[in-house]
Amino acid sequence: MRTSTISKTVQLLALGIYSAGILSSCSTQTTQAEAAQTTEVAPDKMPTIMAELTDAPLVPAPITRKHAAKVVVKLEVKEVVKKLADGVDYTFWTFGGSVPGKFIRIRQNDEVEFHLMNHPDSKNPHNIDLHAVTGPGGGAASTFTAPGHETVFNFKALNPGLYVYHCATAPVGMHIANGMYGLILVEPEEGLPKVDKEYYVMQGDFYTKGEFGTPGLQPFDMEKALDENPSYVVFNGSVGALTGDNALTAKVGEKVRLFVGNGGPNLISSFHVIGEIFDNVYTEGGTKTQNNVQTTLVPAGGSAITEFKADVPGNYVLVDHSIFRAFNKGALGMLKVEGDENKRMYSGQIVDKIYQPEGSTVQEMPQSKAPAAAVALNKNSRMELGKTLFAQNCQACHQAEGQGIKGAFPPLAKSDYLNADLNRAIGIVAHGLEGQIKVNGELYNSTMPKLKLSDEEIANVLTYVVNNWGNKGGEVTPAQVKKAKASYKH
Ligand code: HEC
Ligand SMILES: [Cu+2]
Repeated sequence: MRTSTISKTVQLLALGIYSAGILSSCSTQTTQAEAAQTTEVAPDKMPTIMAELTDAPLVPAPITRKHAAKVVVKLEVKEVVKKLADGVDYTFWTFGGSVPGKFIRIRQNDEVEFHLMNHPDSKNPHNIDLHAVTGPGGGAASTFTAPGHETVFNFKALNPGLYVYHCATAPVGMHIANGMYGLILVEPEEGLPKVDKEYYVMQGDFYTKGEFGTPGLQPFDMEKALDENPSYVVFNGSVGALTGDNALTAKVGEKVRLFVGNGGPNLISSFHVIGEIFDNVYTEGGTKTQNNVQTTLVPAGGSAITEFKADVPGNYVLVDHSIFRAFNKGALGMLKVEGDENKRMYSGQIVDKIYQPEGSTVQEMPQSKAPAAAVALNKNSRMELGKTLFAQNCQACHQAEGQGIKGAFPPLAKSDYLNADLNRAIGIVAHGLEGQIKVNGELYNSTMPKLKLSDEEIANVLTYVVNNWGNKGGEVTPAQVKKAKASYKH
């Protein structure tokens, strides 16, 4: 219900804007038109070129011609069922058969003859708004195309830059949410500086009935879209489109340029490559560069061009640094850089040793230094020795009175978990513990390191623990430790 009212309003608004645009365009375009005149070539003198279109992550070759041309672009809209994630399918509406749409590359002052074809199997009409177009609706006003139809319009590429294009048919949000967006690059007349690798990466948010990972064909969820609460945030149309065998590649020493777009429909992207610094960013896809950038903001319906030299071999992870989107909703890609290491630029790990400030978790504890551990003769001497062992090995985390630290280290004092199963406690001290446990009603999900204590030492420290702070008492012997260790599974 909400949808249809909103879309009607949008259509009316759009029409209003379109006519206003026609009226005002004459007066506002003078400077651009004047500038363009210097390079104006009679239409019949201009060479005609068929645009090469590519699917992400590939980009058409840089433009080398030194003059404007008439460029024919033929873009076909198709509604297709494709993979959104492993085991998850979605009905994408596409410019050219995949998400994002085909990459279009033209030159400033080119005159474009734009054909939009809508495949006969489509269920919906579509159109196209190219942000590179100066004119009503960016072309949307001239390209409303029913299934099985083709529309054509011409435009002149007045402004260089990297532009988003998208469908603008009502309900606009739904057409974009289904994948109807792509990038068009208008190269400046002098071209872009030469690089070794160019790639096309475009982010989008998807709204499915099922939560992230729910298998099967997932329908679009309008409520989630209105709430701007996507189930998926992905690069290039699906989870994993840029990882594993699909990862981008470069060699050490190569200059890499990423044409980054964001189709939205809702989220803005904090685009970042883990372990790289962008030498240059053409902010917002314009023609000015910013240098030495860690994370660049890519608006919904906007873009950025990022450039960097691949100096150090390894795997570089592309993320939206709104980081739950990366690790929990799919906005993660990879660039594999191969080549020789440069240890001065990046050494790799050269030290890994134990560091234990108070209260921190460490991976492994050294053997206690005592040359030959004292052997307890009876329960009392076991407790005596255990007290020292506790101070040396446990107290930093579990605290002097075994009270623990809420949320980090569970209590050993009056611990229902400890008292319920002594053999399990032996196993924990012998092997360490990872994962969620509940102690006295509190959840802990942390790591206890493996401690490298002898059976005798484990017996002594636990005898000390179980006879203090309200625990149930008793004696733990080395023989019991040996047996419990052998049968402990975790
Ligand atoms: C570096 C910190 C650290 C040290 C040192 C440490 N523990 Fe733990 N211990 C933990 C953490 C964290 C857990 C909970 C692990 C989890 O969440 O899975 C835990 C859990 C336990 C448990 C089970 C939960 C409970 O509260 O009953 C026992 C028993 C235990 N430790 C005994 C010991 C003993 C005995 C020593 C010394 C010999 C020791 N720990 C040393 C961090 C530590
Ligand atoms: Cu559409």
